[in-house]
Amino acid sequence: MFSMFSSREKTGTMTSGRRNHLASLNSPLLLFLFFVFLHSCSCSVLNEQGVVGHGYRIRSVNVDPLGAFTADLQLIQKASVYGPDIQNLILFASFETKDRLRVRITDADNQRWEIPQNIIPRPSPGQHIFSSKDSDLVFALNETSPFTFTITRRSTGDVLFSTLPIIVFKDKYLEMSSSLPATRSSLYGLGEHTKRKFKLVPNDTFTMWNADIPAANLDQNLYGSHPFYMDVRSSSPNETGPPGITHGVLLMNSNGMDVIYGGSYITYKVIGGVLDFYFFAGPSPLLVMDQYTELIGRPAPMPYWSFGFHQCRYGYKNLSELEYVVAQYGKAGIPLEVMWTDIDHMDAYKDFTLDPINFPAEKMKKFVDQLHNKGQKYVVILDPGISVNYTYGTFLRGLKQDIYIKRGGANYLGSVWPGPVYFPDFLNPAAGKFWAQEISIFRQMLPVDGLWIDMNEISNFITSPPLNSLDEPPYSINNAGVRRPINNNTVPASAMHYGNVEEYNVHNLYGFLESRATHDALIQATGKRPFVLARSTFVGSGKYTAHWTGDNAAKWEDLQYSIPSILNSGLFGIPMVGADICGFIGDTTEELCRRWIQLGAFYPFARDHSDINSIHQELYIWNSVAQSARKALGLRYRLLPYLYTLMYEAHVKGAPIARPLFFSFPEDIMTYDISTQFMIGAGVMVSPVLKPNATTIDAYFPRGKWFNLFNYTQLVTSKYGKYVTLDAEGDTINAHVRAGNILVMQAEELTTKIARQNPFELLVVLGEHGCATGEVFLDDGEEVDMAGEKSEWSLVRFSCKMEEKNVKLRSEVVNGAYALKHGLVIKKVVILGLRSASGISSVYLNEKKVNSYLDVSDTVVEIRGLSQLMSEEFGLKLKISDEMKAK
Ligand code: MIG
Repeated sequence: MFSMFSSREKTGTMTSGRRNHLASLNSPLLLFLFFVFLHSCSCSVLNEQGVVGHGYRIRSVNVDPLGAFTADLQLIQKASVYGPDIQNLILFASFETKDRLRVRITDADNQRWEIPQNIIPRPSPGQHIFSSKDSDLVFALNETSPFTFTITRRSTGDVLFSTLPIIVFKDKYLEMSSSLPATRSSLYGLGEHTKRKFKLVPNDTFTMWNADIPAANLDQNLYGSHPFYMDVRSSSPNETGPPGITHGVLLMNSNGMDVIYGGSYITYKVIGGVLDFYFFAGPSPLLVMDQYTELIGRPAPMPYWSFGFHQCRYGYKNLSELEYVVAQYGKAGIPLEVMWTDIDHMDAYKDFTLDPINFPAEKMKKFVDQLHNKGQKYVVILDPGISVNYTYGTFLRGLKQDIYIKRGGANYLGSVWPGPVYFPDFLNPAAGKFWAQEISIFRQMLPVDGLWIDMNEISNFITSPPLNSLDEPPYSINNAGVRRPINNNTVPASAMHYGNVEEYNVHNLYGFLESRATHDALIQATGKRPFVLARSTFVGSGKYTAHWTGDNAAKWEDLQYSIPSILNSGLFGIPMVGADICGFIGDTTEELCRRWIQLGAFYPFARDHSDINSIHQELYIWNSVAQSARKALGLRYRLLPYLYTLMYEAHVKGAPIARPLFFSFPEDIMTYDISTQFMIGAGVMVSPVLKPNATTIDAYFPRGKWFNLFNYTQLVTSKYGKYVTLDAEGDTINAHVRAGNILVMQAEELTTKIARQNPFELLVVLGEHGCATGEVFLDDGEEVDMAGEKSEWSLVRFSCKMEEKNVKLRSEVVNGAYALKHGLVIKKVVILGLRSASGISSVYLNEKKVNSYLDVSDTVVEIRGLSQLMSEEFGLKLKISDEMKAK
């Protein structure tokens, strides 16, 4: 088959020039690493039998003119556990874009399970081939025995991924490892898990098998699966290059797996599918996100209102209680954008129904209409299990349309809240139609604004006995941290989906598919941008849904864990994420709830949610919590234009909204370890209190000048990066803006609808040499597309610089359509970072003198009373008198 094989091509890299060099370099290097590895780890890469050298040899290689490799591989040494080995493999390696290398290894003779194109659309192998010469990544196939491959960064010579000479490929067990430079690699990702730290700690196993395991459990597989990691190198191999060069690695595989991170190596142990790796060149964390989401799907735009504050609880008893909660928020002057109900509103826990006694339809409709009249929204929960009940319309329609998951030829019977249930099979296009129809019927009764889809791992209250080998694969992944059977409390692996697809292979995709169906159904029903909140996710879920981190506990530890958890979601391409504010399981306390809203106000998705067995924790209950809520949410609402612009950046470039510090400061290795602070975009840093009885916090400030966002005057100047002890008494919230940024803001209100009608204000924070930049994205906040071809939107960029003795701010209107139509104006410009403001001699807007400016303090100038159209480019000039200039 591969007759083009020639000795010249036997071993090679994707660039001819370095081929021999690398080939000769790689084998000894690898062997060396392998021995280091043998001596330095507990060797979980070796199976229990300790097979060394297990793997395949290269039978033939073909390298096409663009540098794509096809290699025939043949088994050379068997592994005695986990079933028979596959004899012949085929490896295909090619650049799909300049920055994306794919290496796929599968059975040469038989088709195996792979995530279908209609689930995650992507080029099929060989479809898009980009010339290897133009990439910073270099692929080398090493004709060692067994064969290995290596991925190197051309510009630094750094080895990014280098497989160990052990590859196992069986029907239900695949194993592959790469060495890692333990002292230079910082890894992030491999979720979904609750971890103390965002940076992965060596000697840990990351199991991926979607399960209804509360997020309060550390180090266990949780609701979602994302076999993706980001690797930040603290230096290049010879210590010459700058720190922070980053790449990403995805294993595109939906099967259950354990990923073992050992510091000096990473090992994948997968129970099905194929080895299909994608390498993203970066070289910055943000570029990795851009490249990753280009492949898996860009994050869905979220409606503007979803950036408001949400109140939820499991256990709201009746409509009057909902009305009471809404009224109390109003009374307390705390913004409430969205009221939610959990399964309580349902009639006997049946989806798409209302309890006729406690939540009667007619009154509920009035309630929702009233919310809408006040610019508020309403969201309800849906569970996938459809009650088996022959008087229940939804159930009967599903039965008729034959859309339920099957097992042994019959509909599979599970048990959830309503008792016996069938689960819609979202692999079946008819199930999507069914779901859309049910949502549409329900919305005619109750016009909900968004949907919350829970229990979609799938969570099942029962465990069905095994039927066949799928239910009990030979290798037990570390499910629930105790290698519990994969079938426990879910739909059994031998259940069948549309198209004869086994649950075994698509288990991890259920939440993804339900998210997609719900997203599409809401667009159909409303014609507006959908809001879906899903618990279970997979690679690419961000294209359809927001995410919350699940059942945390109302404990101080969980407050801290929420930071790594939300940062992870951003890394997985799901930027709209939050943890249950004030904690879900157990009783919160006044102090914890106060600190939690101080932090939670800065989650991209901010929702207070509690369990039925916990005390109430609405933000108005305690005065101190209410006060902090007004303060923290007040800032959030002032920052709404900024947050929404970050949503736009997420949608077009995959940039997370909440980001680790190293995204902005990859060159500062001190940031790699931080799990107690985070950034919102590139401009704002949040340094929350995470411990009881705190009156101060120690916060890290990367290089720069940082201004307190609550008073503009307190500032931290950090020359090289340093820890600073900050006051954190009572309702003190430490949020800082970094010099060099321009934030677009609006005055706060109790709803986003009113807030977005206020005139705009620019907060210009002069950076080095007086430079600063920022941008704002504007649209109506609910058009299905964000910045789509037919949508109406605006993008305006701002930049500021010092010129001689003047500060000059100008705008560049990339698209003015939306701003023009709505006559949006900038009313105020606040400038921070002048050494002394009192020396401003005059202010000009488009060469016309402005008289209403004010030196608020030594370093703050406020220019008021402007009515500058956002849609028109402008220049604002501050003339500074002689004795002062910007720092
Ligand atoms: O079996 O619907 O994570 O947010 O309140 C528990 C009740 C089901 C789990 C969700 C939680 C929700 C709860 N649900």
